[in-house]
Amino acid sequence: MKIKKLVVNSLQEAVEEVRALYGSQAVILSTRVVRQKLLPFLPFPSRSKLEITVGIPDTEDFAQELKKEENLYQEINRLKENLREVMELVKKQRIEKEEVKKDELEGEYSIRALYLMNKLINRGVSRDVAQKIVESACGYDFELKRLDLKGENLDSLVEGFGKNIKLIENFVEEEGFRVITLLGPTGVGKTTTVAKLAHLLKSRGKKVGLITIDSYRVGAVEQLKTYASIMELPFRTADTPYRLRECIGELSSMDLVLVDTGGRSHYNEIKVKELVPFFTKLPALEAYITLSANTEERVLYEAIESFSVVEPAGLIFTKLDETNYYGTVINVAFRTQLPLLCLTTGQRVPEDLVMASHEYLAKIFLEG
Ligand SMILES: Nc1nc2c(ncn2[C@@H]2O[C@H](COP(=O)(O)OP(=O)(O)OP(=O)(O)O)[C@@H](O)[C@H]2O)c(=O)[nH]1
Ligand SMILES: [Mg+2]
Repeated sequence: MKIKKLVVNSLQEAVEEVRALYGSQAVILSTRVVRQKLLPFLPFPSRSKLEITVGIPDTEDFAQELKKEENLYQEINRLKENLREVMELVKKQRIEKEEVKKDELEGEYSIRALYLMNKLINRGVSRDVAQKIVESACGYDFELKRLDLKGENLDSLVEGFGKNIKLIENFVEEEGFRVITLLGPTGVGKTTTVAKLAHLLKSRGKKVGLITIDSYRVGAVEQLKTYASIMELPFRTADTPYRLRECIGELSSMDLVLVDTGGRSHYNEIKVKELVPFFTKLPALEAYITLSANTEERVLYEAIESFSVVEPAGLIFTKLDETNYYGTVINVAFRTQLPLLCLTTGQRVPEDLVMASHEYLAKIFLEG
């Protein structure tokens, strides 16, 4: 880089001059105020000027910089490519491990039944669970001498799920005063789902009240309060079990009250147990453990175990839009036999909410 000095009247002039003389790649490295006499032989008067130091990059420097940048991009692309290959490999190995090989069960199941099993396995349903679900939709075909689906793929899957996956039915229609709460790990989408459910219930003619017991996290109260004011719903904050009972009493003219809780790590036993006094002996309570579908399955079981300090009425799965392996939802619902209430598929309130149904589940496995 070459260094030049210029004396100018102002910074504005400096910028213009540097650009005109040395092009847009030149940079002003420093500036300094200097006094300059009007006529050199007079002792005064003098005026202030600006002396600037300009750095002018050599063209080779540029070429080198460009080369470096280009190499960096190439390296990043190479890493991306490697990562993609590794991901493909992991995916392939995982599926190969689980996938039903035709010859393994060929003697027992028809090709159609095996196809359906693999559809489930490819989306993360465990092999034993997939086999159980598909088998429930099969009958013995004497001609084939094998178990075969009784209907088309979609109907069969609906039937298989129907016999193995429990659902909360008539959630909206249920009569009588109810207190509904969502418990679960941090950030899974409890508050957002409370708002979505509140909107759904209100749109079906229910009088809904909202309460939050999450006064711990900064902004948590405001988050639900904002939804409450948009939907014109009564809203309360309760920071003690006693106050929660009072708030529920104040909202007893409603059809139901939705209680939002603060997320807590399921590994923090003390924090999870703090929930117990809020919800014990609360009449007409329905507590739903809320889990993110993109969480590793064994972590989900740990969370369910931990949050079951309050007896769960069922499960909610959020963020189905963030995974392709929603088979975990089926595995967990099958193995725990806890009924599913609803699934959420995005951040939009109230749109991204689906009440769980066997048809919806079957469709996401067959149609994505
Ligand atoms: N992609 C996606 N994002 C979601 C979904 N549901 C909620 N979110 C986002 O997840 C983030 C956390 O949502 P919250 O509703 O605040 O989660 P929370 O469980 O109440 O969080 P805490 O109260 O801090 O434990 C927000 O950015 C939501 O927009 C969903 O179904 N899909
Ligand atoms: Mg929240």
